[in-house]
Amino acid sequence: APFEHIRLTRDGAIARLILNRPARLNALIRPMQAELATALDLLEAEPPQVLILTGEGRGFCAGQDLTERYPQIAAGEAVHLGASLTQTYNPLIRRLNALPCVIIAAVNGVAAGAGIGLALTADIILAARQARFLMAFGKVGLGPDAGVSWALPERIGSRRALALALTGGRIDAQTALDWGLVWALHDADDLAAATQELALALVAGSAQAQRAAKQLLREKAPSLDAALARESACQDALGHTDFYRAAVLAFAAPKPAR
Ligand code: T3D
Repeated sequence: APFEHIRLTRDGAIARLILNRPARLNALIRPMQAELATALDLLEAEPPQVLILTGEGRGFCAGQDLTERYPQIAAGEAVHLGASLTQTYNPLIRRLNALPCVIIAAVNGVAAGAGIGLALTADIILAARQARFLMAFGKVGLGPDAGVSWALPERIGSRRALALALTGGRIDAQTALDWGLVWALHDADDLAAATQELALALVAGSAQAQRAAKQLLREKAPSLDAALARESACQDALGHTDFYRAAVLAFAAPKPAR
């Protein structure tokens, strides 16, 4: 598709969504949000098995482009951030979360504000060693948005998430790894190859099983009994898949006598 601020590419079962405003560290502007909505139309219509989310240049995503808010504020006009969120950010985060595919974020550089929210839509986050996660919201007098208030405590614990939100703090890639936000770190030059390798390993697996794992693990059941019931229902469906049947046949068939 002819996008200007993003790129969407496809290679078999792997799709790549690349934020492409490198001079602004991929900060989000309205036309870019519109392109992301179109990209999601395409991804929803034909879901890949794996979606890679990454940024062009030295940043991943610096969050909302603040220069887009400048004219209104400089003119003394009111800005309606609630409307901005309900019209753009909230659907974006909701739709990424609802995609029936595995999402890998390859955080190639700084992720700030809503950029952290985007990274948190991923099931697995890989990061370059020089990546940083900056809770920029606080610095500009805002609270966390783009799903960060929901997803960050879930990943790193509520105390750490709150302290980061209160201080507008930043964590480096190593801390993000230590705190479980990131799955693995790579040298910047190796990140794309490592991401591709992970994506290829995933597409060799069962898409249905991955969807089930995602459903079971991302939305925590309210009780053990509820979890057991959901597991049984998932497993019941997966037991009928070609993937499972072929794997059992391959693994457990009696070996020919020598
Ligand atoms: O508005 C709504 O709808 C509500 C939603 C809000 C959600 C949010 O995301 S709020 C948070 C917004 N983001 C920020 O406040 C981050 C601002 N940026 C920074 O603090 C720094 O740029 C970074 C720490 C991210 C990176 O620092 P550094 O030193 O590596 O790079 P830099 O030189 O600051 O940035 C490079 C260029 O990108 C620079 O432009 P220039 O000087 O080369 O012309 C910089 O101004 C620009 N840039 C970076 N972030 C933004 C941005 N331009 C506009 N908006 C940005 N968010």
